[in-house]
Amino acid sequence: MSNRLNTPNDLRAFWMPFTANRQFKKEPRLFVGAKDMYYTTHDGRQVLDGTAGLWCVNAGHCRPKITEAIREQAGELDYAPAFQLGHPKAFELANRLVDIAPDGMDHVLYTNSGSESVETALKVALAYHRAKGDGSRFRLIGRERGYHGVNFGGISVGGIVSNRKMFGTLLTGVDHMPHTHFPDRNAFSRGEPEHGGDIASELQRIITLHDASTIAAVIVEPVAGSTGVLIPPKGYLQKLREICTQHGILLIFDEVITGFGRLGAPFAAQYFDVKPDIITTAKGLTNGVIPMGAVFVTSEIHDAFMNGPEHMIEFFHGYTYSGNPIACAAALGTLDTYREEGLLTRASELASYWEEGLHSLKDCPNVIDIRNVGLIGAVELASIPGEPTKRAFNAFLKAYEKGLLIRTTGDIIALSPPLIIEKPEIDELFGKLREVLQNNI
Ligand code: PXG
Repeated sequence: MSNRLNTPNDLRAFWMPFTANRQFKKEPRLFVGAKDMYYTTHDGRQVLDGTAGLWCVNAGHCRPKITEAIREQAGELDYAPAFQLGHPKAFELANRLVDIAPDGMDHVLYTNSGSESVETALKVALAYHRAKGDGSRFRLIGRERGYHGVNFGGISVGGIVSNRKMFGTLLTGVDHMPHTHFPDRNAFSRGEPEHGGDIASELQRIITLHDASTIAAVIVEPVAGSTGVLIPPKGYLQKLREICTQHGILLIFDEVITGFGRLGAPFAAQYFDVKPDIITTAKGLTNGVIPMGAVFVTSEIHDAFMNGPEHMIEFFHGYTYSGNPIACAAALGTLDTYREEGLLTRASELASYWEEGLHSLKDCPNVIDIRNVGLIGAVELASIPGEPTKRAFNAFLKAYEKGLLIRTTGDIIALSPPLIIEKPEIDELFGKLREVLQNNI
């Protein structure tokens, strides 16, 4: 392996995202290769990917169809202007996406990340009401502990305090529903928790306060990921849907994590059998390989914009890289891989084995909750008194040393392996995690 890969000569210039930069640069952790379920570290070790990168590498690493699609496209058409011009794969991909989306989600807008998908969805929602002559609907409702990326719209509707508090007044006209985490009643639930679904009626209280005629949209993650895996209590999402429908409010599902098979159906909307009006995606769309996102909208929303003179732009929004040819090729290669290997439903076959392995960690020291759905798992640890986040971060470092990649947020360990994982790898994952947790972290 080349020396250039093994020894980066200086780590100072790169200000790393969501990283403890000083800790990292004292003790760097670099990946230099990856194949299927494993990363290779700069010191030549294999690390089992328990998190699909950052919830995105759903088909596993360096999959030939995807690599080949990118290579070919780069030599054939590298870039095509995105505005007033097109290229065939952008249309082909949109059709393929609509095919696997919930019925009626018939149109797709492209973005380059989950954060941009969220901004796009919020703007579509506001503009939709205005296009219908209902422009007094300007409010957006999010939820405590929600994560919708890091741009201004997303952190405004989001509810993760550390991601918001540094950045001023954010968007105005935003309100938040309460989160759905009730550890005293729901600890160690398997799948959707029994208790707390009625908290959805808080949306009704917010609507009464502001009046429905001022509210454009409600945005939630069907399963909240980044905040530490909060699975919706039974009946909760259905109730949100009912209330939104009753008041003419759009419901946006942020499926950046749950999209593309994570729960055992292509989208969480199908898994929970609740139909939103808009779905945001990214990550698994290209297997994480090329930055790309997609926003799905119903025909009703799309059609509301399609009036006025035909030479006029209908929606003043888009990105230089919306539907970039190489990103589209990567997404098509990814969808082919998902289809050939049945990956968009594979999580449903593995979910019970995964659940058993995960919940077997219940007897480990400091474990105060375990929760799961599809191929997602979370282990919540008691914080070290006075040092929140440290116990889980220690677990992350120990796991990395032992050859296992986990993800932590607060004192919660989140797990979301590539959907190609096999039972022996599930055993390896939980075996290694048990060793970590038993070792007095
Ligand atoms: N919405 C949701 C629901 C997400 O989970 C975003 C939007 C933003 O996506 P981009 O592509 O702009 O990062 C996300 C991203 C974690 C973790 O470990 C989660 C995300 C990103 C990085 C880490 O929980 N989610």
